[in-house]
Amino acid sequence: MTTQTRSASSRKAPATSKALQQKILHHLHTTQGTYPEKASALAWWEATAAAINEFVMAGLTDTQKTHSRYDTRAVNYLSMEFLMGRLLSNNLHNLHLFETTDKALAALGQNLTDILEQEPDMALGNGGLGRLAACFLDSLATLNYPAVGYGIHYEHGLFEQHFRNGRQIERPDDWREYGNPWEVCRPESVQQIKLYGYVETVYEDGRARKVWHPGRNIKAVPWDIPVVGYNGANVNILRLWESRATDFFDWDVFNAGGYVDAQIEQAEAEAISKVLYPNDETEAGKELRLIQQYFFSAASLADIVRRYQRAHGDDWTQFPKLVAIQLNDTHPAVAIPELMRILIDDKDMDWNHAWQLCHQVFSYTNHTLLPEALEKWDLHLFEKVLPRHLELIYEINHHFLTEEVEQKWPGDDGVKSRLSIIEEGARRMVRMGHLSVIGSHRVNGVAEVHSELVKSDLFPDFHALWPHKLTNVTNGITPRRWLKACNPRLAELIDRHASKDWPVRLDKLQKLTDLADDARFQNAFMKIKHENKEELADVIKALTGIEVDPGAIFDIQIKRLHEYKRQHLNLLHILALYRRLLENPDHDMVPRVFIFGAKAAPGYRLAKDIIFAINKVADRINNDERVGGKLKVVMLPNYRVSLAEKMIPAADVSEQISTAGKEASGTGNMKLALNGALTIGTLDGANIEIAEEAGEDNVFIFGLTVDEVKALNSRGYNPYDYYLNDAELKAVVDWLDTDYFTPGQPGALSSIKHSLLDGGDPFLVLADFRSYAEAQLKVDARYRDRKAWARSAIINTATMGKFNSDRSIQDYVDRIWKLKPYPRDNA
Ligand code: Z57
Repeated sequence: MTTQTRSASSRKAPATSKALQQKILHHLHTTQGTYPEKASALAWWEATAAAINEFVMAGLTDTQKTHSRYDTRAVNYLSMEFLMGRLLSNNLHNLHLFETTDKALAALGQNLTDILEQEPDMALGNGGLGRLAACFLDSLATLNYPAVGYGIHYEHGLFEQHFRNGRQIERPDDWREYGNPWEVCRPESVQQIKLYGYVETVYEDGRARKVWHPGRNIKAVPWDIPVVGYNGANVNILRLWESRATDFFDWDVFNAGGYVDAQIEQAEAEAISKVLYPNDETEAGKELRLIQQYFFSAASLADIVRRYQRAHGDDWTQFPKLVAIQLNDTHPAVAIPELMRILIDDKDMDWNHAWQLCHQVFSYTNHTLLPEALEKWDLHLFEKVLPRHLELIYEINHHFLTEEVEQKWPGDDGVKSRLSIIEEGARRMVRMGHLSVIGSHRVNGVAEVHSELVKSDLFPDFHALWPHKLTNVTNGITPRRWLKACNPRLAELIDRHASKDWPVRLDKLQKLTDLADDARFQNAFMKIKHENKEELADVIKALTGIEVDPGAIFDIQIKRLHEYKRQHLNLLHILALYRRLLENPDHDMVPRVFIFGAKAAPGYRLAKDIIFAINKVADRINNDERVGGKLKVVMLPNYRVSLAEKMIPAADVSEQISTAGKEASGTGNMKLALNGALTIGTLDGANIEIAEEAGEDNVFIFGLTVDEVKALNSRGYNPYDYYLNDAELKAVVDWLDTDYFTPGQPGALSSIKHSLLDGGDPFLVLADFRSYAEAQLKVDARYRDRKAWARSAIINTATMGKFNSDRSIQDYVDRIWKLKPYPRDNA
């Protein structure tokens, strides 16, 4: 299409390595104030980033000029999390400057790989939801869609994880300790955000109006991070808001003793953007978290409205034509009443007109069905922090219930209480999911099965009321970071055997299926996997001291630690293998290394106990001569984006073993399969679509289906039925409750057994154990047939085209955002 050819053909000639060398030296001298003989690796990284920034910033200004010249419709992606990871490698790849920079640095006696390691991860997110936002920004820029990401400029991102005696210890993440070369502060776009106070009703010209007298005023300072599209495409902006105290204006008060109070006020204001809440999929209901949500939503809306009015003044007719706002989960849902407040209170618009604009602009993505993750705010807390917004929510609710619901189900109070934004009960609550559905014109789930469950189980009445509102957009991942950059050997092999534009046309990998049975291609593919495993083995050795054999199966489970993700199912199976080896030292199995990466929310006791158990079991097994090197267990500390980039290319087996119906989509599953790992997984989330694409022969599916889970739960699940009827299962569960793995500390791991038996095993670990163990036997058998394994691995890589986040973004554009691409002028 035209967008592709236009930007590709008119791209400026790439820089030579000589020219880059000069730029890097220049920045080493003039921005770092040092010289090659003395410069630290960090200084080299800073100088390289500064050199590359010249290209980044040129693209940024061209793109922003183009957007304002054509008055483009844009999507504003509101998300509390953006898990960007490292940016230098990404920017080099997207600008096609990776090789040139490698050469330039080599000529300066430096090694690019080492320099890339200097960059701290930008870990402003917990897991899947935050990384999805980052992949989407990459795709939006690559496809030349006008888009702004809006979020929070956390001083501390997700905590650093350490292990002490096998237990997780958290330390604050300090990603900006030495500054951040990628961000630009924009003081000219500061916003003032109000909180607390009370609402007064004023009568004017016989008409009542509401006046909010806020109790607090906070400054929102924007930091812009350029997002570079692939192929010299557009450079969009990720705008992150930092909270500051408002400038103190009354010097008399200040001098008359306000000095200390002003300092306290400053600390309180700065607390808002201080730290990312580390709870993935649980809502703590904390006041500061609500303030964070409002702070960034309100600052972003003010920014959007200011940008719109700069071009259109008070003519609101174009607003829904130019503005789309995507709510990444319900975290920014308060943006809905905030836009109503702006239009009604500040711009003097009537209710119906305001609602009509509002509702056309918003859309909402649901990422979970887990009840503990569905946000509800205590009504009194909400009223204290945002009194005017609560009134507006009441009014939204009133219109909705008395007009729409009453029309559809006249006189039905049951349906009204189910659909109301306000949940009645001992504690009245504001349901953010309901607010998001009512305030949006589209609501999407993130994989086919998840979106069907959103319709049938989560929001069935809304679905009956508005049959076209609920839709699906299956998640995706950017193949630039998750194949080209992280797995250069495989990328190069693919370059030679498939169309070279696979990084933007990932479905072209299909061509590799023709080579799935080709012995030479199989050997080349498996040789690369082996080399990647050697590299990971070095990382494992460096981080843990554990030696692993790259000839063994590398079996990887990487994701947040959560009961529903069932790392403990994996652990029970490891114990079963260990037991088989102890009972029969000649037990025939392909040597296997089980590798985990997972952070637990600091307050999630059982998740932390599972980490402890994995570490303790690892200690015991790795140091047991009797297993004869056939079994190793590794838990890598501080799992994060940059570590994922080293683990994923080295995986043979991808563990995707959530209880069916609980994992909305998963995206690690896509990254691992794209890099040639075979999935062992349940029919959950996007696993189902991965199996459809790769073919059931090339994935190992096990366990209860969504329907079987529902049936079992309604029959009444009793974990003892499985525990007492499977001797091996009973043995390994009991084993965990001895002091075998924690010498001298009997019962140190008993919480796991307890949750699986007396705790009712809410995620059906015991019910799926046998089926899982049998699927693992099939994995073992397939690996012995090297050609069959290579074939399956190749087919996995070849068939993951659907999971390109460019496809996800195109789905959003077609079904929800209706954007047009605008390649930048001057490209
Ligand atoms: C989060 O990472 C996800 C859902 C949530 O509700 C929250 Br809070 C955080 C994840 C889902 O668990 C994954 O299944 C999904 O792939 C990811 O969001 C992106 O949609």
